[in-house]
Amino acid sequence: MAYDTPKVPNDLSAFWMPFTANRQFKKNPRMFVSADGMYYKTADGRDVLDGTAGLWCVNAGHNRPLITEAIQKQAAELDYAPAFQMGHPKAFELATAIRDMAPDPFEHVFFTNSGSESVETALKIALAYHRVRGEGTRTRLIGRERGYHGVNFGGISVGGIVNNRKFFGSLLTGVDHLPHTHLPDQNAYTRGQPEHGAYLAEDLERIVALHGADTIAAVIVEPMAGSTGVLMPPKGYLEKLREICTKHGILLIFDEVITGFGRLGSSFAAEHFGVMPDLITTAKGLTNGVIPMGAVLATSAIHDAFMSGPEEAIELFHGYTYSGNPIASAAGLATLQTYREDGLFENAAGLAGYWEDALHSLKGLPHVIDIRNMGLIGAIELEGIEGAPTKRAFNAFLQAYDKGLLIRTTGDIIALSPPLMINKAQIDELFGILADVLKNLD
Ligand code: PXG
Repeated sequence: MAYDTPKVPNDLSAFWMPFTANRQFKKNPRMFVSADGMYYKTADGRDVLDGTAGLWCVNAGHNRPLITEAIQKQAAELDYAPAFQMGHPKAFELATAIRDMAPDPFEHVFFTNSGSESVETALKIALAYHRVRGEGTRTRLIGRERGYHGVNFGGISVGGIVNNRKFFGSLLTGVDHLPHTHLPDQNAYTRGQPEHGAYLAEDLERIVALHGADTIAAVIVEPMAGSTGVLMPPKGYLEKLREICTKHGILLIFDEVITGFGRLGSSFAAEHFGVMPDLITTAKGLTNGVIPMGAVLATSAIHDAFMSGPEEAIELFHGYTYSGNPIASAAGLATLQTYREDGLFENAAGLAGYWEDALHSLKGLPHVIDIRNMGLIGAIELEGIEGAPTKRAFNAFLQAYDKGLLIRTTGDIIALSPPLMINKAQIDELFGILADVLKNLD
């Protein structure tokens, strides 16, 4: 792999890093300078196995030639075209390719630039949908405890992570939350979907009874909650949510920013679980993380509700300067082509069992109190150090990095989500390093 002699910049002070312990990082920086396939290269020349697909986004693996070439070619051909009242071919082609990959009801695609923007877009479409149909009293949004829906105001309002909310004022009004579905006492060490907890969806009936169905616009959940520690939907839970939403005319939004594009071995979690929401939010794997892009998938029923009134009138007052950006669109097309040609979703589905066995072999190692998995996702929950929550898992992260493995931690949970191109030998390597880390952890 060719790369220039890496250097750590002398001055790290200007860059205010996102979701990072800035002072700690800058004292002892961890820098990646290149990447290829399943591995990063660090500034000090070490290979680090990517156990997290970057931040759950590099589903096709790093440095994929089709994607690189598509971006280079597009930049030279058409760098930018106005997104409003003008078009360019690749945005339409990509929307069609996403529609073809998505489950049947999803016929329309609205482009954004991130998962956070996809969430805001979906929430706004839900509100406007009710209004254009004459049900403008439906303004409430329902999220879930431990939900992560990005960092913009709508997303943190429906989200359920206290630190992402408490610093930022009163947030959106008219928001309520379902209970989270993490029941470790009953479900610890479950492989796949846990047995217990479907009844938690019935809390939506309580919220409906409290506010009145005609005040509620939408429910948003991650079909599998990623950021707060890989929480699987209990068996029957998503079905129940769907049933209650349908009964009361409430839209169901699946936030598939993590689960979209093959992570569970299917194109989307909706397909994997056989439960169809009304809107799906995506980002990350859409462009392999290479160029920022997100998309909201809408059913015809939602889209068509807007397509009335005079033809020259704008139907939805929403969009971004970079919606369907040409280079992002080219990256998206090449990414989807790479998934298809390399059979990466099939690889993920085929390896899910091997992955599950390797992951669960860590049971019994020091501090491990739960292990959960689905598709090419895994989580290992550790017992926290008394009085120092998050420290034990973060130490594991630092030690894994030193030993050549990138993992993610949230609270005292280790989350794993490798690129879908991983093979058995690399799965063995990943869990070999992790076992070594866990055996030596304070
Ligand atoms: N929804 C979900 C379900 C997500 O997981 C977002 C929205 C926001 O996406 P953007 O592109 O605006 O960041 C996300 C993002 C982690 C981790 O380690 C997870 C995310 C981002 C960074 C780290 O769990 N998810």
